[in-house]
Amino acid sequence: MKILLINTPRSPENRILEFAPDAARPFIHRRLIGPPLGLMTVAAALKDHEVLLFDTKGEFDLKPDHPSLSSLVHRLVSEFRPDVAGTTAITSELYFAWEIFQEVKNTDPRIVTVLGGLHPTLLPYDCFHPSVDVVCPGQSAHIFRNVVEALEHKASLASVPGILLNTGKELKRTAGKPPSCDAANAGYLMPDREPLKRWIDTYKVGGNPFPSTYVFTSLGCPYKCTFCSIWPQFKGKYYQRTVESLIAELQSIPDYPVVRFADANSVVDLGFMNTLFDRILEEGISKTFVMDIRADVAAKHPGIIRKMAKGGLKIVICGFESYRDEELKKYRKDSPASDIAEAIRVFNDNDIMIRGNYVIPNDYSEDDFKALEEYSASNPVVYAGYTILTPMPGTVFYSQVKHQITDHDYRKYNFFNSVMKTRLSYEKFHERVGSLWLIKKGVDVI
Ligand code: B12
Ligand code: SF4
Repeated sequence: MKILLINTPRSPENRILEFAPDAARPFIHRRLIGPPLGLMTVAAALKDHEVLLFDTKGEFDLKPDHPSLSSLVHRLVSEFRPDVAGTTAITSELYFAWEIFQEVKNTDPRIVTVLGGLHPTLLPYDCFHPSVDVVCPGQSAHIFRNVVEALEHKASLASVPGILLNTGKELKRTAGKPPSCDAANAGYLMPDREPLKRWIDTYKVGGNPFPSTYVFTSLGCPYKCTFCSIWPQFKGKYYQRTVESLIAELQSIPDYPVVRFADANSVVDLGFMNTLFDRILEEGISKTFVMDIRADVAAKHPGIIRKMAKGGLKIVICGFESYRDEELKKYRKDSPASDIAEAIRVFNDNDIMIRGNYVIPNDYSEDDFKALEEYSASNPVVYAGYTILTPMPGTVFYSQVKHQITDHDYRKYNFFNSVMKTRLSYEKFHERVGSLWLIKKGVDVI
């Protein structure tokens, strides 16, 4: 079978950038750069078939004067003539997934369209659209293979458990339970990075001249922050890969000197990270590592940070969220503000560049902005990022504030736009968030 996988483009909606003072604009991060790990994993499940994986994010970075999404899709479909087309969607990219499939159907209505990814996992029924034939929630690369095989053998898709089918009126779940599959262990698929060579030069972060790739060491998160989509995606469970499968993967990617761990939190099991970095040093694996690490972990366990720094850890992204304990409690962050200063000290002692990220609630007043500005400016962090506390559909925070949401345009659910009424005027609020970026003049490090 011929399968066309298309990565959705990023949403251009960014009110922080639009209303920010001119001086702040160059520092506001506009895009995250990196290959689509989910689709690379799906491609790895389809080794027995002919797969074309196309990264529109990479393409649009490579060619700023790119053709429209629909003409690009039309060309790909006309040239490759796939039997099946698949794409992936986080919330802000759902409409682009629909646009891709609409063009696929316009070009050849016989092609079966299959949607997967985070948003379909959290809210599968939300993905109903005339152009979507099949929705595959969860870590569903193996299930996608079952779909392709059913199509190949002309079996009914209703015989594939674990998917939703478009009846023309609604999405309906197929009967039966999908076989259980631990995508971090027995079901782990080494992502197929080969099809993405064309865009390798676009996968560069933080001014580093070498390409980076994503590798996950774990899936899910044991914490339960109210605004976060990651733990609901895995129903609160946490799955750790094995040390040796990671060593094998790191040794297999010589083209990528920079490795960004795509974990929610890279250091949860201290023993695991300790052994992993022993093995990295033992094998002489030389990479620059970028990771997400919680402030409380660094504050409480400086020894593991020291060890990882020796093994190549150079950049850490740390969700500070807020410097006020009452806000951190409300978010269920499970880490007091005092951990932030201690974590910064530990990272600085080990020459690790930190990016501390704050989330800004819609009810911030001018005094709140001033207080945050003072705090942030007094912190010796190399970079800081400031995004908007957004009620992502499927999160606890969404259910807490859903009646206050004023903007339901999913393209704006990328942390750069307020979708609720703000205490300051709409424009002033975004301008103030934008001006925060002047404090620590950051670049894209993630
Ligand atoms: C890697 C990553 C990226 C990469 C690649 C994503 C891509 N498609 O291009 C890049 C760097 C481009 C990216 C960008 C962004 N990201 Co991002 N990203 C991640 C990250 C760190 C890991 C995701 C991952 O790879 N997981 C592992 C893979 C294996 O799992 P998966 O993607 O879910 O894929 C599996 C299944 O979902 C399924 N599947 C996926 N796709 C498909 C397709 C088909 C057809 C099928 C059958 C199955 C299937 O099978 C896969 C394999 O098992 C997560 C955080 C996290 N730790 O989870 C955030 C995350 C997904 N990102 C997020 C966001 C918001 C963004 C940005 C909007 C951030 C921003 N403000 O800039 C941008 C979007 C674009 C932009 N502005 O540049 C949010 C999404 C929240 C939400 N509810 O929408 C997350 C959860 C982070 C967070 N803190 O909340 N991101
Ligand atoms: S915000 Fe971070 S620590 Fe909190 S649940 Fe999400 S991934 Fe886990």
